[in-house]
Amino acid sequence: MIDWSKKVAEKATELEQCEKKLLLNTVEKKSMGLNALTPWLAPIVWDGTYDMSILDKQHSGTRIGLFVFAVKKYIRFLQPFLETAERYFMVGHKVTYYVFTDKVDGVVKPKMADGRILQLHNVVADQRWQDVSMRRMEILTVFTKKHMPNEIDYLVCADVDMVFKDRVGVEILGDLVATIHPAFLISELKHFTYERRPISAAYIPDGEGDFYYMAAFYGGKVDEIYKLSVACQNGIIEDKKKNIEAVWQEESHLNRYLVYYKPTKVLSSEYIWNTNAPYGDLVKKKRFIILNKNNQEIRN
Ligand code: 48C
Repeated sequence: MIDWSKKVAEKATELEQCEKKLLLNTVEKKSMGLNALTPWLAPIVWDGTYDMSILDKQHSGTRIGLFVFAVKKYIRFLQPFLETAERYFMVGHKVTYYVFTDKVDGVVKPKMADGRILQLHNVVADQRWQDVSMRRMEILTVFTKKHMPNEIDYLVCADVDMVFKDRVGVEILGDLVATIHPAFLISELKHFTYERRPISAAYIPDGEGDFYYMAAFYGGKVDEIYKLSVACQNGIIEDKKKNIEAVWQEESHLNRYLVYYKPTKVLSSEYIWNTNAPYGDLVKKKRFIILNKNNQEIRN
């Protein structure tokens, strides 16, 4: 006696597996984000593509900065950001946190391991959240020129409404490093949300571009970040003079810069993960997570 319900169930599973394979094939073909190398032969960093012990040895003595803004209501994200950074960010290496806030006195300093320093800097709290976000580029042009070169070798710039959930180590270090936006990991070029108005300094013409990078996590040698921040800040000022603002603020200017000055290392979406992003099964390690927040509340 054939158990037909079992047979049907088996077929259904088989069909599902087949569809998944088909999906993966179609996805694989189109999207460069899943490769391990960019067309200009820069590494795309995925778990399992490097030997951590070799890299840690190469970087013994390297000094790393982590730059973050925590202004107005975003101050609430700073403690979990720092506490999880102490657990996962460059553990065993020399780290200096550059925290810019309008509430220096309100900062709760986490317990910090040896070789790790917390620098607190006061910063003006712009009225609009877009201006707060863009202000980061201006501050970077100042601090990467004078303050940081004597203190660190590499600088990593991050959003603060994030937490580290897995190792983020020296594998991310390089001359100029950017991270693929989780929502665009396998999107096609024509769907990237670049600035498309030729009048804007952040304009990227159709057909140009490689990945859509998110401004929540990028970095590089200090002088590379100096050059990047000057270019972005100039673009922001140029647009302001025309009374326009790029569609995704400094992220638009960052993407424009990186089309012409290509990153020497690209980080997969392991390094910026959004739990609502599709295809989570393709990203085995979610290392640095965007916190869900009520934008309406947090930005006003
Ligand atoms: O610190 C603030 N305060 C604000 O009122 C607005 C933005 N910011 C900083 O800019 C935070 O570091 C934010 O992470 C960053 C802008 N990024 C975001 O709001 C979402 N991660 C997109």
